Amino acid sequence: MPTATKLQLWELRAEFALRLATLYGDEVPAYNTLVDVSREVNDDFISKNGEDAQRLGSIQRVTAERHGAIRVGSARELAQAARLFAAFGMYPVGFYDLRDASKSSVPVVSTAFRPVDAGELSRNPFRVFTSMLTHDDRRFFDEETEKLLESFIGARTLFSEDLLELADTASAEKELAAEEAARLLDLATAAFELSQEPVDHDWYFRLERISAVAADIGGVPSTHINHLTPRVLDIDDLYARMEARGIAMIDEIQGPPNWEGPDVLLRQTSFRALAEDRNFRHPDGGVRPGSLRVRFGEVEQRGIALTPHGRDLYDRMVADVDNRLAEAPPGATRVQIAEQIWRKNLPDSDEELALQGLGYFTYRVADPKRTLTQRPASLRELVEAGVLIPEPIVYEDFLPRSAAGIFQSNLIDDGSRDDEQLGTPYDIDRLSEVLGSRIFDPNSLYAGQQTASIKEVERRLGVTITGLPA
Ligand code: OOG
Ligand code: NI
Repeated sequence: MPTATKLQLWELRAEFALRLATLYGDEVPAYNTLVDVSREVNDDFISKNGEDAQRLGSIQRVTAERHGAIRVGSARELAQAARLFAAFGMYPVGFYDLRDASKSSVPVVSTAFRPVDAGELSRNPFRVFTSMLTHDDRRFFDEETEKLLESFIGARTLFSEDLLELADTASAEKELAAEEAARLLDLATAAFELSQEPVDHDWYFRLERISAVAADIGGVPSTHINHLTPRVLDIDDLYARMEARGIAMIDEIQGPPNWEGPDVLLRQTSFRALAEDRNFRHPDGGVRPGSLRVRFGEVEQRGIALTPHGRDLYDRMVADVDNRLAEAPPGATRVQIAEQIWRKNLPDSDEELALQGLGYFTYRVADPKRTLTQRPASLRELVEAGVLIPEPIVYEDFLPRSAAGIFQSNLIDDGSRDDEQLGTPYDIDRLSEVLGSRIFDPNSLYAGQQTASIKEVERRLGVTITGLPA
C-alpha cells in the first residue's frame, strides 16, 4: 500500500485531540465558551506583542494545544491506557502523587502521556494527565471498600480488545492505514464518552463521602474526560474576560504570579464545576434523575521549564509565600505576596535565568556566518557578546500543587482521610512497573534538548564552550 494513504502517529494524535474536543464541547458547552475566549485572548496578545508573543510557542501550536485529564481505577486500566496513548505517539512522562499534594481527599497517583521530542511536540503537543485510583490506600479506604472497588472496577471494560489491538498495531508500525486509523479514532474517542447508563446511587455517594474523585472514578461504569484545557498567552486577561461574562471562576490563578520577569513553569485556573444531569438507580430499583458536579473547565499559560536547581528555588519561594501569608494582615493575598518574593529571588531576564542555570534553554548562533578563533569561550561571554541567543524550552509538564489546588477548589467537600494509617507507597519506578513501560523523567528530556543544542553550536562555531550551568 502506498505510504500516502497511511497516517503518521502525529496525524492520529492531532485528529484524536480534535475529536475529543468536539465530544467534550457537546457534553460541556461551557468548554466551547472557554475556547472562544482563549482564542480572543491569544489573538489580542499577538497583535499587541508581535513576534515576541510567539517566543514560547507558535500561534499555530498554542491555538491547537490542549491537555486532557482522565482518571482510571486500576493498574490494569492504566496499562491499557498506556497502550492506547502509544498509538498516538504519547508516552508517560513524570510522576505525581496527589495524595500528598492535597489536604483534602484525592486518592490518586498520576502521570502524563505526551509526545517526548521537540519535533513531535511542535507538530501537535496533545497531552493527557492520567490518574489512577489507589484503591488499596488505607488512609482513604477500609478493607471492605477496597474489596468492593476491586470487584466493581474489575468487572468493567474501558477499552475493548479491538481498540487495544489496533492501538498496538499503530504503535508497532508507527503509522496506520486510513481505514484502520478511522476505526481507531472512532473507538478511542467513544471510550471517553460520558456513559448514559444509570449510576448506582448508594454506591456512588458512599464513595463520595470518602472522596469525590474516588466516586468519579470507581462509582461509574466507564471513564470520561474530566476536563480539556486550552492554552492562553495571557491568563490574567482570560480570567478577567470569563468573569466579565458572568462565569464563576475559582478564586485564584494557581502557580507563579503575574510579574514583569520571565514566566516559568505553569499557571492555571478554572471555572467552577458544573452540575450535570445524570440518572441514578436507587435501592428500590427505580431510576430517577439527579445531578453530579465533577467536571470543570481549566485553562493554562505555559512558561519556561526549570532545572532541578531552579525548581528547588521555586519550591522554596512557594513555601516562603505560604509562611508569609500565614503571618500577613487580613486582606493580603497570596498573589501580592508572591509577586514580592518573585522580585526578590528570580532574575528578571531570560538571559540570567539561563546563565544562572535556573531554566532550560536551547542556544542559537546569532550570525550564522560567524566562527570564533578564541577558544575555549564561556557561555556567559558568548551570550553577553550577542554571539549566542538563548531560547526558552517550554515547560510541557504539570505541577502537583496546582493540580491539587484545582481539584480542591472544585470539590464540594473535602471527603475524609485518616492520616494515622500508612499509605500505599508509590513512586516513578513502581508506577512504571504498573504501566509496563518506563516513565520518562521530564528533566532528562529538557536537559537532553539543551545539551544537544550546545553541542551543535560548539560544532558550528568551532569552540569548546565552558562555564555550562551544572
Ligand atoms: C487531573 C488534575 C491535574 C492539571 O492540569 O494539573 C491536571 C484531574 O482533575 O483528573 O489536569
Ligand atoms: Ni488539568
